[in-house]
Amino acid sequence: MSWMEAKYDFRAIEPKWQKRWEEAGMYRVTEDSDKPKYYCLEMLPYPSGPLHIGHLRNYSIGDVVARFFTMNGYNVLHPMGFDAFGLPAENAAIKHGGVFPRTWTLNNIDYMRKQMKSLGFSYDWSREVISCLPDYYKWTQWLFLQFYKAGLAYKKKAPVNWCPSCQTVLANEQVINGGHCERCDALVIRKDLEQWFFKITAYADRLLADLEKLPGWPEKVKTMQDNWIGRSEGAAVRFRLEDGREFEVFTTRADTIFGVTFMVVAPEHDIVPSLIKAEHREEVERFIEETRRLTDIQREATNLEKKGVFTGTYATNPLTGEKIPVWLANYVLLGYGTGLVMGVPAHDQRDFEFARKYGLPVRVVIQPPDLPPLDGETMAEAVAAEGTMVNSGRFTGMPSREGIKAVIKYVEEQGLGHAKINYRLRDWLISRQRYWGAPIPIVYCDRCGEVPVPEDQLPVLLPEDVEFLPHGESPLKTSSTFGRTTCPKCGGGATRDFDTMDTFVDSSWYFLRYCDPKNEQAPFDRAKVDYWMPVDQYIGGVEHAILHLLYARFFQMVLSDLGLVSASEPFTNLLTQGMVRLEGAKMSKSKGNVVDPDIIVKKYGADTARLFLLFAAPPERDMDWSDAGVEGAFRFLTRVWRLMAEVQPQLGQGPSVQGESVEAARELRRVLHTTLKRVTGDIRRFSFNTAVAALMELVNAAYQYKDRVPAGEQDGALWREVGENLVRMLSPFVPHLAEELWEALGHTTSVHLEAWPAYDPEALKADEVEVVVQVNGKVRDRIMVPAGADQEALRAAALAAPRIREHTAGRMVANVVVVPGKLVNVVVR
Ligand code: ANZ
Ligand code: ZN
Repeated sequence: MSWMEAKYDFRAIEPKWQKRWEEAGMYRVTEDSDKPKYYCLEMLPYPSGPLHIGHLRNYSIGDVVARFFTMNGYNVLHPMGFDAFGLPAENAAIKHGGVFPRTWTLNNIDYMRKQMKSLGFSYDWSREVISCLPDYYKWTQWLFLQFYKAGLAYKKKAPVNWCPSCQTVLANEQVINGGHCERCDALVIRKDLEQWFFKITAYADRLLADLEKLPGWPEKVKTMQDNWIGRSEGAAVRFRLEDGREFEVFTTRADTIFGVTFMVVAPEHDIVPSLIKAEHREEVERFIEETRRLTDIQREATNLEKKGVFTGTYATNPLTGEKIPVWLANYVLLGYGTGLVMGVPAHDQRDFEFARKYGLPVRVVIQPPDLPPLDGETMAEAVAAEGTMVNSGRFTGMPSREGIKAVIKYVEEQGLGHAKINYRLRDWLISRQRYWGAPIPIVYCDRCGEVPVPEDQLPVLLPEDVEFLPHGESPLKTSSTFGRTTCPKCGGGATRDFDTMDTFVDSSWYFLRYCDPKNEQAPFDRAKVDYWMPVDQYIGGVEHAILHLLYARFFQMVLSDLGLVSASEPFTNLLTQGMVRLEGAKMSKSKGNVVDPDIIVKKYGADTARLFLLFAAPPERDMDWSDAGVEGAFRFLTRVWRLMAEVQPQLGQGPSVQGESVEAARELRRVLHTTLKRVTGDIRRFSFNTAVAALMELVNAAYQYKDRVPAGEQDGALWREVGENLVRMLSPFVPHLAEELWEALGHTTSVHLEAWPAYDPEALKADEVEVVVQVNGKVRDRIMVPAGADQEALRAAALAAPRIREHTAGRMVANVVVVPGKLVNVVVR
């Protein structure tokens, strides 16, 4: 075999195997009821350009998992695709006039796919999904229609976060750094627009409760979802206005109703116009104008300067009967609770700041036991703590925690309100005023109004006769063919909805399409989805902890309620991988500190790049890119190569016969089986770095054996056992090198189709020898020590033996003489 002389030539090995795997369709899978299934999924990338190192890390982790489970007898689905709609493609079109978003995107996809193939990932490429192609977005639109029919997609006028520079609506979570656009950093403003929403709030309670069914998710991710859903228990309490109308407020502190001294309303609230008294009109309108620009995030900021204006209207405190003024305030959110708040300045810090600013009374109704008596006139901040109810009529003297329940009960009895659970979660705004997304399949007819596009007319295709202008309206509006259509109901003229869907819609069901990617009759076949779903292991960045993962869960629940799938949760286990940094800093194009995967692959090969990424840190932790680390990974693979080459001639040899060689062989075999045990356990726990470390130790032990035992006395059967198992264990990490070595070992089938090796428990036992221990020349004990234990180890073991300690107690050890493998003599005085 010529490979023995050759050096580790990854440049020849890697393309060779990639080609063979592809030709053999190695990673194609279909449903197979004879095997347990395993669905291994990495988050699909947005094709914005070439892969970055973070992608590589994500996919290297996924590939180890997929290959490992395959070797353990599972039928593994391991697909890849592209989240291909989105703003960057459109921005590129605007910037380089003439480049079409589709062309730009598909070019990027071609490049990325080529890169992924050069890395040897075990994807079933026949299942590739590209969300911007009509065969996919047709079904995104179809799903929209199912939501629509189920009453889960609706349109309403809503104040939205508007980026004046991107000319689009942003979701709350796309507004960052206190009110800036996530993409372009421009200051976000509020604007009223007709928007499409998915009614995710209808699932708030289940999305929260079912987190408990996900023991395989990181706690921190579940906590983030929990906070995002934001369940609050409280009460809706009715306040009556002078004119007799009644309005509910939402409060979590019914125990403080006796301390309500004013009411505050969100400036955009529908009831506001009817509240304004003529003499206040001008001032109020000025305030509304000034406040409406604030986003929810700004309104919620604790450091927001509280501002407001009196409407001229009064309401009545339902428990005290007192007349209280109704104000508008900048810290009241329209979309939370009822958009109306009862002001309790003594016990709510926002209300306190507001009351102090406008000279409104502060009335203490809760006295915490550990504080001196509170005084509304002099207190410097609100006291939110629990305590005893005071100044609270019949409830005075009651602990506030009980008070909450008692007041709610009383309020219910009096017909003044009721217990209520409120969620922070808002409905999911899916409208985008952009081109590069799935068009919303709705038309508007003068006669019939809002009409859904019939399913057999899907997809509503994106037109190509559009212009991409820097700061204009949606390019869809520039098309001469898109907007005008006929009404599916009456056949008259109609116009299309010009909005496209948020790309999070596309990525909320792609994992279902992988199960049946070519289906032309339906988004997927239920039996296929039910075979593969749920995803057994999902792997991706923690930046998707909230939105993508929450939306995907929501979709799965809805689809299971609609009878389209069985599983109600999409992802059984979740791994959120850490970041790859360079010198402690996050890699980013703008900082110019990115490592280009192509260069690494060219210089060291895909296997080295993969091994380094898996070895440098546990997967969920951040890791630093290090050139020395990459070099180290490469050296290790070269060492493996050389070992296997040098050992080749010994493979045919019989077992060792002589004493010391037999012992050395037994020791190497012990290390091999210890390694098998460790690596198996480590991969199961996703502790890939320690698995690689164990493999390195095994290679060291093999070299030691090779150096210690003369070539003619080496055990050929052992070499085969070590070689084959080493290659099997390496195969999920470095699939090309492993495959090449497997072939060199004389195999004609792929190592990736091998069963994962089991360890031999017998082999784990270290060989022990009996050693005599003397004290001052008299035999006092016999101890068992590992064969080959060195002087220091023998000395320590002898001194620690209980019977020797008896004989040395209270005396001074003057000397310890060690004859390795035989005897220890302790000299005491
Ligand atoms: C009176 C009160 C007294 C309140 C007190 C709190 C403390 P969470 O826990 O987040 O659900 N609130 C209700 N609707 C609001 C809105 N649209 N904009 C701003 N604030 C609103 O918060 C519930 C509390 O937030 C409610 O309980 C209400 O203030 C306020 F010592 O009512 B509370
Ligand atoms: Zn019509």
